[in-house]
This record gives sequence, C-alpha cells and structure tokens, in this order.
Amino acid sequence: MAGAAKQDCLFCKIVGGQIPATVVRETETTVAFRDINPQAPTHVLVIPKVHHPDAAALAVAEPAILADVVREAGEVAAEEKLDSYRIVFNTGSGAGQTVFHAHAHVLGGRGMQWPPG
Ligand code: D5M
Repeated sequence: MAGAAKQDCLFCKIVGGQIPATVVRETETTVAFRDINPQAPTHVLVIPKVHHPDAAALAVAEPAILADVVREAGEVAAEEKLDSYRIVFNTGSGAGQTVFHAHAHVLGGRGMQWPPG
C-alpha cells in the first residue's frame, strides 16, 4: 500500500517541490539530495517519494522501494567516487531521527569510527 504524502512532512514537501533542495539524483520512486547540515564531505539523503515514517515501516509496506533507496545510495556513492561509505537509517528520536519520513544518509569522504556515536 503506497504511503500518501503527509501535509506537514518536510521531506514530502521536498518531493513535491514546495521546499528547495540540492537534488543529485532522482528516479521514479526516489530523490537524493544534499543534507543541509553535512556531517562528512559527502552527505546525501536518499528518500522514497512515498511517505513512511522510517525505513523499517517502508520495508514492511513497500519492500521494493526500500531496495530502490539502497540501490540509489550505492549510485550516489559511485557518482561521488567513494570507495568506502556508510549508509545510516536513524530510527527513533533516541537514535537521532528528526525527520519522520524514511531516509538513508550516505556519508563518505572521511575516515569513519566504529562503533558510531
Ligand atoms: O536526518 C534528517 C536530516 O535531514 C538531517 O541530517 C538534516 C537534514 N535536513 C533537514 N532539513 C533539510 C532540508 N531542507 N534539506 C536538506 N536536508 C535537510 P535524521 O536522521 O532524521 O536526523
């Protein structure tokens, strides 16, 4: 079942063109744009055009679109010439999620620590 756009959702507004973003890639089901508050030399968000509150909810409702998001994350990394990168799905406010529309952070261009903070 497709997630309907949510009126008060920031990322639905980016999908709808009501809020500008620096878009680096777009497909039928996804949009990739630069994070407004970058945490690495490359920091791109890949979002599904449909609204679901987080990646796990997207996986339950529309698993093929979650696969599109992950594939697009790889395409972003290739375009940015990243041989190492991190894909992050913050899930829940305790894990740092602030926008409750599923999104993958694609981070690269610097060394990464493990475990993450
Ligand atoms: O990630 C939400 C991310 O969304 C956070 O890194 C800032 C980014 N953000 C917020 N507003 C914008 C706009 N307008 N353009 C681009 N990026 C934006 P989370 O995992 O929910 O903390």
